[in-house]
Amino acid sequence: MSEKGAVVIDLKFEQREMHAALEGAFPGRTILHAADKSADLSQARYAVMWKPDVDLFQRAPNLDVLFSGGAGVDSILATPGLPDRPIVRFVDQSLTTRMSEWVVLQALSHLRQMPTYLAQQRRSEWRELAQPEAKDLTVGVMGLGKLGLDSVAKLKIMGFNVVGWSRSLKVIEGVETFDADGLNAFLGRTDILVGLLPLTPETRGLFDSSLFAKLRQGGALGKPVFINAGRGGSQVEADLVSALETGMLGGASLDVFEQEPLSKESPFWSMDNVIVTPHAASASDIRALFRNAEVQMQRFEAGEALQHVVDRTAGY
Ligand code: NDP
Ligand code: OXD
Repeated sequence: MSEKGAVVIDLKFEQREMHAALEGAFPGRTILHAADKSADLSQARYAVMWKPDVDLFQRAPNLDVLFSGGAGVDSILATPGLPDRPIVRFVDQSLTTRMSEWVVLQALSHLRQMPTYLAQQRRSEWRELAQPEAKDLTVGVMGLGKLGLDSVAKLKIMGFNVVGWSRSLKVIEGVETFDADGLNAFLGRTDILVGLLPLTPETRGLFDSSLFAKLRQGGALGKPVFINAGRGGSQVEADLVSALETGMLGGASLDVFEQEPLSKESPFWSMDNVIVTPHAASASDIRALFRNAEVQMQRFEAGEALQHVVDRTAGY
């Protein structure tokens, strides 16, 4: 066994890409694979995981630190036998930047009525629609963490009015912010709602009919729009379909779903006012993930504090 702690990898990512990224990663460490069902994982001190196997912690009972393959940790927290060890989540500038690109793309797509123009194109229909400017709309961002704060900044650059909501109140120059108790006031100002929340007991099922009903009606786009790249478990999809059908919502961009992959029978696929992406708003760069984990392992082994540790009580 090497002197440096061994690492078990349990990443449900594209396997060829993951194996290529492993070349040269974790120098001096033994690398074990949870996918090898005959492997003895008892020597592993670290686990790097995404949607871990249900028996991972049983097979690897001597872990010191757990590393999430993504920013969200809901699937790790839900894994049976989760040991009482620090969980380090993935925080990465490229992940953050690409999420903001996706958020701005969706906000602009609805502002410039792209779903309607694409539907018209399919019918060879030449019809110009109203063109409000970004400053005529307010985007409300729910979740002002690593991803939410960067999205707020980039939405502002595009000219949108932006308001923000988080559990604890944030101070952001030029942005009206609300804490958990200010939810109704926040929603009442919002034309385009952006979800960048982790999935926790508090956020599960948060995006339901009663929440959609509180969004501002009659803004520059006529009806509010819902954009979600946080977690699908935060949205009540039956309510969302009904809100889109009745016109309570004018459109949606969805990257995450209650069940993934999204079922072929889902009505979202064929709704003209809905943009679907396959949980692809911002995928982890696997090489960066391994680099990041190695840095944290070295910190841990040098007796330094780990960074980006999950607050188990809060659930993110
Ligand atoms: P952070 O932990 O940095 O931020 C989370 C934010 O959500 C914080 O502002 C937090 O408030 C707020 N929050 C959490 N719970 C509540 C609540 N009950 N009420 C109000 N606000 C709440 O996370 P990230 O920004 O890094 O990531 C956010 C999520 O994005 C991830 O958990 C993951 O689910 C999702 N994600 C999706 C990806 C995709 O490709 N679709 C890619 C990467 C991440 P406070 O500031 O007060 O703590
Ligand atoms: C993440 C994700 O949480 O990709 O990083 O969903």
